[in-house]
Amino acid sequence: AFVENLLKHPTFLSNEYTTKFIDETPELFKFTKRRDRGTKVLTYIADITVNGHPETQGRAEPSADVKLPRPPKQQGDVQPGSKTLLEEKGAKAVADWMLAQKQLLLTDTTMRDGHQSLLATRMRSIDMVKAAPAYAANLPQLFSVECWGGATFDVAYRFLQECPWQRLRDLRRAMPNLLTQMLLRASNGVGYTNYPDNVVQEFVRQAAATGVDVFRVFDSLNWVENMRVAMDAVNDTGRICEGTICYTGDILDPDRAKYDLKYYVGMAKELQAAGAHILGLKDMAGLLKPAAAKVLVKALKDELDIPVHFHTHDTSGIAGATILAAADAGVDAVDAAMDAFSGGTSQPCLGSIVEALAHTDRDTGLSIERIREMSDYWEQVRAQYVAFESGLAAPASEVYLHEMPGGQFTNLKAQARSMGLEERWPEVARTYADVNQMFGDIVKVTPSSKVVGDMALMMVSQNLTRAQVEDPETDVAFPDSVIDMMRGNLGQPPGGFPDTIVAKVLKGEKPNTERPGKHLSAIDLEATRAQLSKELEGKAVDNEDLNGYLMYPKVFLDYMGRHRSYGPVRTLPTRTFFYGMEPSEEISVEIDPGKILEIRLQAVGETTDDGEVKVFFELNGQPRVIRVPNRL
Ligand code: BTN
Ligand code: 3PY
Ligand code: ZN
Repeated sequence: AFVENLLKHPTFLSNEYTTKFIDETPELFKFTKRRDRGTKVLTYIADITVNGHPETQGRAEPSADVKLPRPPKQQGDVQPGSKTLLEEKGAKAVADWMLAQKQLLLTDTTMRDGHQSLLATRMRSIDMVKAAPAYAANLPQLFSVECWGGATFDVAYRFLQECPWQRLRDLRRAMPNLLTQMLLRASNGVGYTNYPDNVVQEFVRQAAATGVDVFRVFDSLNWVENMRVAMDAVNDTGRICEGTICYTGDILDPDRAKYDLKYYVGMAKELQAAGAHILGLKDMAGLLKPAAAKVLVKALKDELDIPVHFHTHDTSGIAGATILAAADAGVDAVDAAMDAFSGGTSQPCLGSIVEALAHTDRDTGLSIERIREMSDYWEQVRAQYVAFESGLAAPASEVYLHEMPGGQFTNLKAQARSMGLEERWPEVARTYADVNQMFGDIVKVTPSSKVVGDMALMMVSQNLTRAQVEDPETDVAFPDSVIDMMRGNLGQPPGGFPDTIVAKVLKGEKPNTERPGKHLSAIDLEATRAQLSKELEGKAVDNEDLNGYLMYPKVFLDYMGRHRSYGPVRTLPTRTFFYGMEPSEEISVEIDPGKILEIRLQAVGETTDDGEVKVFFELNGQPRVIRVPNRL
């Protein structure tokens, strides 16, 4: 590109060319975009090769023989699937079809909850997008593929240096016959705080436009009042609204009467009346036991006109039995993860559910062979992420004590470890349960679960008991998240928060018990777009970027800043992204559709006196030298 620019330049053409001309004519260095992006990606590889990736330092490393994962072959043409029905007949027709047919329908959660629960949400888009064509061709009987929302949105920007919208767009394109599904925290969007109504509405509109078909909408305190804005917004898009109950407690335990059968059936009816096409039953901690599932699913099926979709976690090791009990009781659809991403704090094993129901009247119709091939691929993928494994080696019946959601359990354990509380984990678990009771026995799921976790860690690290915290005579410095929740900023749990704890936390300040969104003024979207464009030095801001910024202003801006230096690093193989390259290693990187960079690392030089390292590459056969600082 440099030579091309040079040859076309009028000064050069007029024969007045000197070296000084090159030095004084910076526009020659405005290379074409593509070349520029190649250099950026090489800069990233060089930096990681020299300095390592901050996220994997000190963690287990993939063994040397871990290969580039190869997705299964596509078997035959892409057959019509659930998405085809949505496109042809609409959301209500999908719900009616779910009710009318006998098979147990399955959602594959590998690309969202599976890795969120097992690998700290660190799976990169490239590993998902490579699998997607095989999903479309080989597994058209799936009800949906959960692949977006929850924690994946901010982790993509924050830790994986990639755009979550691009992931969604790429998956959507590669699976045209399958419904994509996301997890939406109602007014909390895909964040940890209540957003203004128009931000939630705009986010839903964009998610549908970029490619979400099924929106599982839940509220972290089970407050239907606080779900309506999001549910209405979903219904306005014509996509499928899965209004969702979060399950906590134990409907068969008389000591947990607050969340009994009547409570859940009542909430389910409210959600049906609020416009849900499907009722989601979200057991985020895996607390629903087989016998209780039989009772609850039967009651929901008897009382509702819409299908029921059950989600659970296998933390206790018994979730497979719960799924089978729910199937027996007539549940329409369930969530499971591909074998290699199942079990433990993730969903139960998809292949085993398919096998267990084969030759019964709930036969899923999925090919076990195709599932095995897919799971073989996911096993190779998982091997690349050993740095993010939690090490939870066995089922944990302890979950019935603390009721931590699958995604939080291992996370909080790691947090406790980093605070030097590893030995005191049983105390953290016990305290988490105490905090729940102190807060009035609430649903614990993002973001309310984070508040309970913050409080529990604070109490254990400061050796505070529940009695001390509640004692008006003892001074307690509450975490900000606790103060925020008691102010009513996440909404209200059934029956409200207990007066005693509210008074203690707020020191007499009056909480807001109305819907938080009612008191938040609308954001001026166009003014925000203009301001963001200014922050990005005039770059045009599209709706996806605007929505990323509205959810996470700082996280988004940091991502954009790094993107300017490193370019489209989402196209790198996962091993390269986290560990850089070895001398004489070669990789292929598809930087744009059909545009492949062949990258070979030749050598890494010594660190010079100015603290820089020269890294020698071949890029498509041409030598390239990149200098990066040695930060070690
Ligand atoms: C983050 O955790 O901040 C995102 C990961 C990318 C950070 C880049 S990787 C290359 C360079 N080296 C660092 O230590 N930070 C940046
Ligand atoms: C999330 O909100 O990310 C969850 O997975 C809740 O279970
Ligand atoms: Zn879950």
